[in-house]
Amino acid sequence: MAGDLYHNARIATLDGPDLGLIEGGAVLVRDGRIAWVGAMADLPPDHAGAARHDLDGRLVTPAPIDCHTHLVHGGDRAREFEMRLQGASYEQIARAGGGILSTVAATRAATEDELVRQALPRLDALIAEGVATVEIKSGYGLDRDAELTMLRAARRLGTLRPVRVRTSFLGAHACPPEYAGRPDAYLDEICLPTLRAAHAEGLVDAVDGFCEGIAFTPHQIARVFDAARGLGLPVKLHAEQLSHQGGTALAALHGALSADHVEYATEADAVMMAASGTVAVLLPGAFYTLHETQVPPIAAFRAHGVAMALSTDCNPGTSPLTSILLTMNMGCTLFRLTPAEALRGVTVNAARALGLDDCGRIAPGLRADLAVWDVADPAELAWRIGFNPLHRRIFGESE
Ligand code: DI6
Ligand code: FE
Repeated sequence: MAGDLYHNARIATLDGPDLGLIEGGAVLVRDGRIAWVGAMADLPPDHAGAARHDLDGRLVTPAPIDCHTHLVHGGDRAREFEMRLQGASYEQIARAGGGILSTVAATRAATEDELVRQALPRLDALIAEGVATVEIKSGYGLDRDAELTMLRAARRLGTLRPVRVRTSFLGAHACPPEYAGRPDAYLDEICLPTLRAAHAEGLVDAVDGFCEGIAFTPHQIARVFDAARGLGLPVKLHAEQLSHQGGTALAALHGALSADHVEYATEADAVMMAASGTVAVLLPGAFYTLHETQVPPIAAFRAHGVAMALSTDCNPGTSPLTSILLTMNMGCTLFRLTPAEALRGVTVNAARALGLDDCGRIAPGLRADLAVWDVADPAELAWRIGFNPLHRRIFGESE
């Protein structure tokens, strides 16, 4: 009952418009929740009995949240990487049957156990940098059995490691080869029935789609969103990654939790996102991997008050990235976010992108998902490249 008191820390609570820094701070954790946070000098006497842990002046932040991943997938795409280095574009490879569809073949060929085994090292890499919540999408099965297997594997990961997994159904990721040229039939006959089956099995926390020239049109995505609404599920969308298709506006009109990538989004899109509270999830790993040059409209997002999150987009094709810290660095270097925006992007705004209000900040009543860093200044987290200063991670109770 007395709990654990982590003291002698600099605390970035992220609770409020800025970083919410507390010097000489302490956090009291009880039953996996934050019971109290503040300056040690203000500790109420009735909390004095807690077990004390001296953090030697280290920085405490909310544990990072990776809010957009395709962590569960079969196989690798190293060969495609080589082809792209020789000049083939991502879209050329996709249209030639490579790209996403090669991962679909490898994922269909894998059992649930194999998918779990292949995903665990990637999950462990994220956890080693303090990540406590990770979103995992389906979308490499594209038939009923393989989509359900992916989602079961994702759920299982959350039981094998001290991490919270949120799943997104991404049946509308690509049109599978057996439905080539018949995307509407794929939606009617496979994607939407599979969504209902996955939901009935408790495997879906949100519904996602890929709105792009090489994937689905806004009109087709709207049908997926209508089905999600019928099931009471929140929606999000891969939008405006390679071209402007109108997906962001559609997502905002459907009250989406997030619109992700958004390199080609416009100021008008930003206005709509602000009105609907849709978070812009920025994925600099994909931008980097594809040698993209179109930077998301960061100034418009700032001007209109659109919350910006950052995520790895961990996937075998366009973002084979399993470092939330490098993602923060890329957000600053490639997209000119401030280090404070990058930290907000992997904590409070990443929680919003998942529709979670019990994590991503350090405040009484929230989950005690905390990261203790061997740094003095929060900006150091985004500054270094390839260095992990995590001292320890504290994980709140499992669900
Ligand atoms: N956008 C992406 O960047 C990934 N999916 C998506 O919708 C790429 C997926 C892949 O190439 O395997
Ligand atoms: Fe993605």
